Amino acid sequence: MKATRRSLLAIAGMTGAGATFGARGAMAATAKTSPQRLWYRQPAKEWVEALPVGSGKLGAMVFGGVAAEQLQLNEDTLWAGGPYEPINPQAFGALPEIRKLINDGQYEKATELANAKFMAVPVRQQSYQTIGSLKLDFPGLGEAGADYVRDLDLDGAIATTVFTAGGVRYRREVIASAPDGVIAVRLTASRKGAITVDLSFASPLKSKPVASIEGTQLVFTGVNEASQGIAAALKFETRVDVRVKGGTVSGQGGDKGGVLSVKGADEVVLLIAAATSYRKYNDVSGDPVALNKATLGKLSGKAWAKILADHQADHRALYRRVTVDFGRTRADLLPTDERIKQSPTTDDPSLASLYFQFGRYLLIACSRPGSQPANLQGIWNEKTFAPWGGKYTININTEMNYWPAEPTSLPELVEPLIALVQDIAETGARMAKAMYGARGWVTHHNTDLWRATGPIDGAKFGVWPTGGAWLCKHVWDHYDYNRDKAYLARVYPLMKGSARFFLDTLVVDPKFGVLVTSPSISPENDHGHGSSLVAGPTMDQAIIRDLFDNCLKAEAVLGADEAFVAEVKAARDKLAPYKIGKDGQLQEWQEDWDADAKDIHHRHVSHLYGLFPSDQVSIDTTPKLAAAAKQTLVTRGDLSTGWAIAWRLNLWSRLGEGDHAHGILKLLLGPERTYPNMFDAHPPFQIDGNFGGASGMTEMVMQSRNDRIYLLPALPSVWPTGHITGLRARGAIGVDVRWTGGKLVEAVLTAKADGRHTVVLAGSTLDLDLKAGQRVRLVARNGVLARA
Ligand code: FUC
Repeated sequence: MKATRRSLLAIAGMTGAGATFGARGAMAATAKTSPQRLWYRQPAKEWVEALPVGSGKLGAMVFGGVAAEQLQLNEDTLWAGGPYEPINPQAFGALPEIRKLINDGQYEKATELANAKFMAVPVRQQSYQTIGSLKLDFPGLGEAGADYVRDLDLDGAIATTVFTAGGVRYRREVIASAPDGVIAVRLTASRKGAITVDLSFASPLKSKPVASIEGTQLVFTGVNEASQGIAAALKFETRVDVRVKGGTVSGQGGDKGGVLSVKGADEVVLLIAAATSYRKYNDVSGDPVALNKATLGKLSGKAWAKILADHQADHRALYRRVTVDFGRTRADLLPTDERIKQSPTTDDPSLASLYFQFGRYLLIACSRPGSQPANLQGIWNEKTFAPWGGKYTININTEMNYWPAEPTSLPELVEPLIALVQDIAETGARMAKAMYGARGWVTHHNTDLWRATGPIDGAKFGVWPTGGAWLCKHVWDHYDYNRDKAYLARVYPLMKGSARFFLDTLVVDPKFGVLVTSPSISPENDHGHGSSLVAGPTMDQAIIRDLFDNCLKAEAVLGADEAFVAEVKAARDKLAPYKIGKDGQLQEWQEDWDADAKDIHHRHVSHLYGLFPSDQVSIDTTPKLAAAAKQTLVTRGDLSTGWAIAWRLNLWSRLGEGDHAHGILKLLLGPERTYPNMFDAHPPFQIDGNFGGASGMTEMVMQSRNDRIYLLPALPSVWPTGHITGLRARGAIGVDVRWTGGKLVEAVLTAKADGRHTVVLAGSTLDLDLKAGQRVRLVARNGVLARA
């Protein structure tokens, strides 16, 4: 890139989608390059170039085409299949024999038996599905001209496309409004009567939805697809209300497949509502037509300006809680796709902060109270069978989606995840009883819209009973970050139910005499002794240790539950401990098999759960285990799939190695792991890397662990000056951090609840006893932390 700073500014300023019309249609150069904006000089050709908007329930991918625009649409309950209970009646009978084979070291045979008799029926879960696309065809418009720009403003939560054609300046804006429950589109032009557009639907669904016209509304009706032997049970409807200023609207049904044509309008506003008949995992009696009519009915008379204002106020109330600056260079004047392309060889700290805020933007857009939780693609999926079904893979991916939620001040957005846990505590209770004869509830490595909880895909992936227990960490964390006792009382039974499952199913390892899970796996790694199946993988014991400890902490807050506490304490002390193996590594299994594993560079680093997201292993409380974890990370290597790189970023940050963490971040931000629209590339697109990346950057500048708040614990030398404000630590504490020359300038702590806190800065510690509402400013005097 040889362009000078001035010319870059000129390009960005004169062509930016944020530019406004001046007198006689000329543009005033008001657009600023913004660290909170993704922008491009050409329409999206591929889906991974299109820009995402979302209301939690509804998602759209905006392509920004000139003659043909496409909004690829999602509604978060449109999944294949219908209510089902995938219990295998043979599983319980096979359990003792599978355990025995594992105890005898016959891992391959145990796997064969599990595949034959222990897996869920059906053995695959259901996929998330797209509705299809709303197509906007603009007769008479051609290719994008030189002044074409499209962008996604993260602060305004609006995707905008601007260009000139035939002397007319066109502007197209798309938002997804959570308060109004619609995707809204506004088309404007610098000349009156210039907007002519044909609206239609297209869908890849094999169930062939049908478009029809009702007055000035375009309606798309259909059903989901049957899959894995489960019948299609969902009805859906998408309804587009077309409002015009000037011009005419006319509909063609029948052979034309439902096209609504606008001719010669000054302005067009489209309000898109979508719904399915899904109400709950076992109830599909909803009426999508009535829901959509009610949604649109409420908006009659509400102008675009008010819809936009309400949407932006709602979005900003969440988004603006955090500000971030890791430094800026002239690279941030370039279009986003060019920055991503050159990022491996360029220093671009504000690409990192853009990625951080994009992660927060995405969570706001795909996980709202009442919506489904963020799935493998958040809410954005163009296929009828998404990669890995676009499900909830809970052996890492779903949890990673929610890593940034509490620390980056978006706690409300965890609600859909907690609601999912509530559901699988019901379906998983039936699974626990049927498969294991156990109390409590269990979920294996995946779940879907129907809250299926059985082991799927094949024993070496699915026979892992600890998924629900990991989700319970999020259930606890939501209390720990917010300290709302009423919430804790509500969710305590969920944690207790998960713990009860393990109290009933942990077995004594005949060789080591400790309590272990069996059968299980260390997700999804083959230990090199015939299979992945095993007893007591390190990760399981670590997750269960957290679950038991968090149950005990919850009981201490809520009041006596003595019998349960006694049971938990007894089992907790017998759980298999961490072990350090012959290469100095943290062992992944009870046996020292790490060097035998089929893939020593495996993407999953499950046994490092204790280092991150948990804090059982840390450089200051358990330095030997931390050194062993580091040895494991070195052997595993840095380069992996998107989410696996993001996990490594968090882990190296926990080891206090900022420069190494930054090197990993560069791998994540490069074009191999970040698509032009900034979606994470597993590949293919999987959203966990976006969220894991945002979490990792948080961990570089602030860590909340082991009852302490660590300031700048892994600050890389390439970010000498910066700030991050609005983070949150455990104990309901707001944390702002500013630094320069790599040194702390100030930290501001704001308490939302009473509590004692220890703040740590490079070995210097300060104890604070804060009352709710109290705000303290901390500085470093000669490297020693002190109140200002
Ligand atoms: C796990 C991972 C894969 C992928 C899938 C959705 O099975 O091992 O890499 O992320 O989930």
